[in-house]
Amino acid sequence: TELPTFDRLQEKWLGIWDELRPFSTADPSDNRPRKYVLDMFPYPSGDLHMGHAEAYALGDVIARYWRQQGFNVLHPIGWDSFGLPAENAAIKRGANPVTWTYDNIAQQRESMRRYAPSFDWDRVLHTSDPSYYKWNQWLFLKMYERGLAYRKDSWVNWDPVDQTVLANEQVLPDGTSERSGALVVKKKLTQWYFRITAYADRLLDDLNQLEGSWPSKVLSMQRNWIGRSTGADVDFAVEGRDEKITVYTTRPDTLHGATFMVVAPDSDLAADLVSGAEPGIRTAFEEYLQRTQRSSEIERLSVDREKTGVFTGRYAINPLNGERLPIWVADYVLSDYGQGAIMAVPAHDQRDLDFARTYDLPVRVVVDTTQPVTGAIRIIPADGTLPELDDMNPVLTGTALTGDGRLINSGQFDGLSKGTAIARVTAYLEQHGLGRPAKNYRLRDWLISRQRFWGTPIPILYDEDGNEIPVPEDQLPIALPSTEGLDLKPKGVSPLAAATDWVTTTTPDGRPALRDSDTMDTFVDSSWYFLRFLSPNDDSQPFDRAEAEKWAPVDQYVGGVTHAILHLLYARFITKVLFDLGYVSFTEPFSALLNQGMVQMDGAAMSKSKGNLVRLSEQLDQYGVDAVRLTMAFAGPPEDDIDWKDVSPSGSLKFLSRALRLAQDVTSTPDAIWRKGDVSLRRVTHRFLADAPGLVEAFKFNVVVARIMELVNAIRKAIDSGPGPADPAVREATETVALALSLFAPYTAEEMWEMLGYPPSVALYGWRKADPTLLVQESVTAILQVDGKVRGRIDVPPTIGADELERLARADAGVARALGDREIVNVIVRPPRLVNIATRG
Ligand code: ANZ
Repeated sequence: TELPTFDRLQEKWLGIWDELRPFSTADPSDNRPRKYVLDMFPYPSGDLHMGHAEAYALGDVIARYWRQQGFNVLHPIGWDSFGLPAENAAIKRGANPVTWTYDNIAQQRESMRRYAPSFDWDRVLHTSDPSYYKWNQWLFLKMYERGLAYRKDSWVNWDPVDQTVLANEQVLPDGTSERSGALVVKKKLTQWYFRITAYADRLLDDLNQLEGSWPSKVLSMQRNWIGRSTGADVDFAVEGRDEKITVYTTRPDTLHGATFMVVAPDSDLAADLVSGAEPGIRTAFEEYLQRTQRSSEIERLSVDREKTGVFTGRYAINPLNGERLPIWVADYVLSDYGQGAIMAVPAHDQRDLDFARTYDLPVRVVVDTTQPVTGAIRIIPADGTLPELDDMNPVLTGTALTGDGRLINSGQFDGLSKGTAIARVTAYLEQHGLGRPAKNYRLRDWLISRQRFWGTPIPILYDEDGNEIPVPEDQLPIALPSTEGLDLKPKGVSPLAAATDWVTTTTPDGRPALRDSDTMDTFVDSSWYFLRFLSPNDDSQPFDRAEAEKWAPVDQYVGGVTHAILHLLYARFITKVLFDLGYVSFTEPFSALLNQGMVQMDGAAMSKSKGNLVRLSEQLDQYGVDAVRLTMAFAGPPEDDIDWKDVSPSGSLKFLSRALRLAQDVTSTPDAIWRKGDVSLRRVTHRFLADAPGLVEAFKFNVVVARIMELVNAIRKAIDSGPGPADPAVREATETVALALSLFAPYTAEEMWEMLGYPPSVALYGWRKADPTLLVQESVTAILQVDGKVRGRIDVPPTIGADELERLARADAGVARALGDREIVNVIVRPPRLVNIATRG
């Protein structure tokens, strides 16, 4: 008989699944152990694409696998539906962002349903629903109460095209906006921040818990992003100024080598230092400041960049040796890192050296990097000259000496190694009230205000005096107004500011007030969504704590490496905040993480402009859902990129037909007694049953698929030229194929299962245990010798150990006879094949 087409299968099974709801997790009395498997939720910018197809295929293998292993698996889906692209697209088409977003969601949802990941469709959420973002506002208020949400005035990244601020992370290394491509400029604005820096140590230290269950690449990206450094704050007196200047340094050991000081041009300190200076200096400074504000942070920190700066006319005093150090401003020092000021040690810091060489400032070597740090200290000549250092002289070579060595030119610290000196100088400074140990982080506070419409309104009011007044919790949500009559085009202030009726309100005690018209960064939405899935319809709280105890944290998170830093860092941060607030009992949201690679074409990322775009919908029309899903799993290790040119969905489709054909050919009934079936086919089946779980857990999905293919070939042989279609072993093997395929190709597996005589859904049947007696390999024959002569042969397992083999050899009757009461001088054991016993006499 003819096999059903994939179109027919899809139509048939979608209907059945809709009724059956096999992946519902609604039953509160379900006592099976639980697993929470989560795919990063999609952004509704058009229909699903190949990247989605890969991610959801792979995540679903894991979800379906755990279900098969007897777990109650929560595998939810929702939409990350706020954000700029929706708004920009809406502006471009003159459409309404609401309609645009929800139309796209409807389309994606229908495609997703057909793609058939094992989602619990009763838990769908959209972050742009007021019932969701109400809880973003709640979270904001909780953080505000704790001092974790605050407003400050600062220089922010401004995208002149999108007319909104950007997070540092959204500015590309070339200084352009990740979103619009425009050159990002600096603008001073009052904005809302989340105090993520208060959690820097925990965010860093807790990464150790994730070692081994998160990709090591992601762990190191997180570590670098947080960027903890340790060193000392050192206070310098300034001539003609009461207040000291504090600098942060990771190299207090080089304090004697400081020859000038540099202050960030855009710091308050710089403005203060030049305020009384002569007009020439002030003008030069003003010009330089303006120039600085046009450059990006990445440019400013670049080692390759030509060094520029302006002398302030003032001097600081080195606290160790009393030397006068000229104070400069230069853009390579950032105002918001450390103290915004540095002691410059040109001999040992490359950027300081470049600067010193440009402006002809002195360079003094204080760490002799030619001296070994272990062993005896070499005597330093009284005149301080070190001939060996000449060819390393930084002024001549242009290369700073950054390595380890022994201190010189440093008074009482001479002879110490770098590490010891760092500790000793820091202790000395502390004792004398000149400094103290300090830590710094690359991580900055999280700027969450956005001057755009399509996001969560910030739940803060301002009274007539400009005081911040949090919106009372019982007034949430502050819903977005209708877009009717609103101009959404970017213009530097949030479009919400023009919604007069919406913005004008009253304080809880009845005084006139204005609403904050900014919306939140959409990373706030995705920082806790995994908790909302646990009680998505609860109107009284963000999530049900009892449900969170049951399900969370997420056991397996699956998504793209593009989210290796921000999303994961923010979700980790908010989880720790919720822990501190007593809402959850765990401190890390995602116990394990799998990053899938990208789907490419011809070795390059797919894009419309390159003309190498593969449309998912076309692939699905041509090969069907199962073949595309199977291809994704078979392409290689999940973390590797897939080149669509190199894979064969048509091959997958053919293979699936072969599998389906097997189910059609089986003639025995489900009550067949397997024990009686063909043993060699049974061995293949049971070896597979034993190996597959470990392979899935190690994410070796491609190997599992290859093994299914082997099994299918073995069955085909058994049917055509072996024991035939009625043999119970053929049924057993074919059922195993259906169970295994249900992880990768749900429609085909379901149809096979039905052909084999079972009611749906195959996804809810358990994996079968391998029979250990079918796993032992045939034995091998071991030769037993005494003094080189064969005295016996025994059959042993190929895996036998030396001790066991020797014991069996000595117990052998022939060997025992040959040995008699001779003295044994040597025993050679070569498992599994040989034992030779040498005797004396
Ligand atoms: C003196 C010194 C001597 C330094 C030396 C380094 C080497 P990390 O590891 O990134 O924390 N620094 C401090 N504040 C800065 C700022 N606001 N902008 C630019 N640079 C700044 O590096 C800390 C080091 O970077 C500090 O240690 C300081 O230079 C510089 F042989 O102080 B160091």
